[in-house]
Amino acid sequence: MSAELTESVPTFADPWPAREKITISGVRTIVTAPEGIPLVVVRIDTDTDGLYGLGCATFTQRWKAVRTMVDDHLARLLIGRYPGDIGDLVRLCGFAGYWRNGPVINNAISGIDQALWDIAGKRAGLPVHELLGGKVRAAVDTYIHAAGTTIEETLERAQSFVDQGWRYIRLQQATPGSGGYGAPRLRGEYPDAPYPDGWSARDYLRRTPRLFEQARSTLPEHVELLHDVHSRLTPKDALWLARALEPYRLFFLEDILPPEHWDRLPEIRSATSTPIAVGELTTSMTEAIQLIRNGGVDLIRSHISDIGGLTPARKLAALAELSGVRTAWHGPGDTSPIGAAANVALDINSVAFGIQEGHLYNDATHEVFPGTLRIEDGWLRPNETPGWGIDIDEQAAARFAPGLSGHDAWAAGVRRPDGALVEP
Ligand code: GCO
Ligand code: MG
Repeated sequence: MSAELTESVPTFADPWPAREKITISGVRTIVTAPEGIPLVVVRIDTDTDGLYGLGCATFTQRWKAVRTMVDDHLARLLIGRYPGDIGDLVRLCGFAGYWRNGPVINNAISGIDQALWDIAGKRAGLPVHELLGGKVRAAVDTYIHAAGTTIEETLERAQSFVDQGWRYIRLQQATPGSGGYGAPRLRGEYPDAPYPDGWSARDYLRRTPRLFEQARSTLPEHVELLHDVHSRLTPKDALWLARALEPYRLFFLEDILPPEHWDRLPEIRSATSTPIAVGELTTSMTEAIQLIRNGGVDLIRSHISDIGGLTPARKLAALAELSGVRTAWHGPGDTSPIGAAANVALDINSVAFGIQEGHLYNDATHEVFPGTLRIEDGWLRPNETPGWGIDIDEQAAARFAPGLSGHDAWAAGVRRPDGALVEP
C-alpha cells in the first residue's frame, strides 16, 4: 500500500466527535520478568495531565511477537484517537489486519483494551469494577496449587495452605516424565523404553485417584479439591478419570482434553458428576463461546488476555451467567498483576463467578508493580483506587530483563515412553 493510500484510510481519525478533547499520544509495550517469566504490559499515554493506562498483554512464550504486534502494527491505529471509545478501538485493532484472533493478536489487543479501561477508571475517579456495574460479592475466593514429589508431600503442602486460610486447593503430584507447579518430574522410570524419561497415561490414571483418596482421608472435610490434567488424555481416558474421581467430590477437574478434541467434551461432561473446567487455551471468543454453547464445560476458564481482554471477557461472563456455567479465569504466574486485577474486577462483578486461580507474586513483582493485589486468607479484593490501582516502576522493571530460556519452550517437554510428544 502506498503512503498516500495509507493516509486516506479513515481508521486513523475519530469516526464521530469526541466527548472530551483527550487524545491518545503514545502506545508502547514494557516487558519485564521479576519472577523469571516475561510479563508484557501495554502503556497508553494521553495528551492530558499525565493521564495513562496499563494493560496485560502477556503471552509469555511468544512475548517478542506480541511486542512487535503492539509497537509496530497496532499503536499507529490509536494515536490521536479519543481513549473513551474502548469498544470501537478494540474492534478496530481486531479488524484492521483482516485475519484475526490467535494468542499474539489477542494479547496485543488485550493490553490496549485493559489500558483503555484503566484510563476510563482514572477519568471517572472509579475502580474498573464499578465501571462494570459494581460488586455482587464482598471478596473473591481463590485456589492455590499444592504439589510435591510424593502424595504425602503434596498433602503436607495442602494442609499448610489450609492452615494459612485457603479453602480451595489444587493437588498435583510428580509423575514420571512430567512435573510442574512445584512438583519435579520423575526421571528414568521406564528404563526398558526407547524414551526412559517418558510419561505414561496408564501410570497417571493409576496414581491420580490414589492422591485424591488420601486427600479426602487426610484434609479437613470442608476443603474443596481441584486438579489440572493439562490436556494430556484421550476422550475415553478423560472420562475414566472423571468417573474415578467422583467419590472425592472435586470442585473441578481441569483441562482433561487438548483443544483439538474439545468437540468430545459434551459427551464426557454428560457422563460424569465431576465438574469439568476448560478454557485456558482458548485463543478466540468463538472457541470460548462454543465451549459454553455446546455444553462442554461446567466452568469456563479462559485466559482473559488470550481472548482479547476485558471487553470480550465481560461478554463471556454474561453468556456464562445466562447459561448456568461458572467462571474460573486462568491466573497463574504468566499473568501480569494488571491481568490479575482484570480477573478480580470481573470476579467481584459477575454472578457467574465460580473460583479464581490465585498466584502469590514475589517481592520483586510487588516492587515493579506497586498496587499488585495480595491474597489474604485465600481471599482477593480489588483495589478501590481509580482504574486498576496498579502502577509500573519502569526503573525496577528494567532490572528484570526478559529472556528466551525456560518458559519459551517448556510446554513441548513431555514425551511418552515410546518417545512421541504429548499434547500440553
Ligand atoms: C494453570 C496452567 C498454567 C499453564 C501456564 C502456561 O492452570 O495455571 O495450566 O500453569 O501451564 O500458564 O504458561
Ligand atoms: Mg491449567
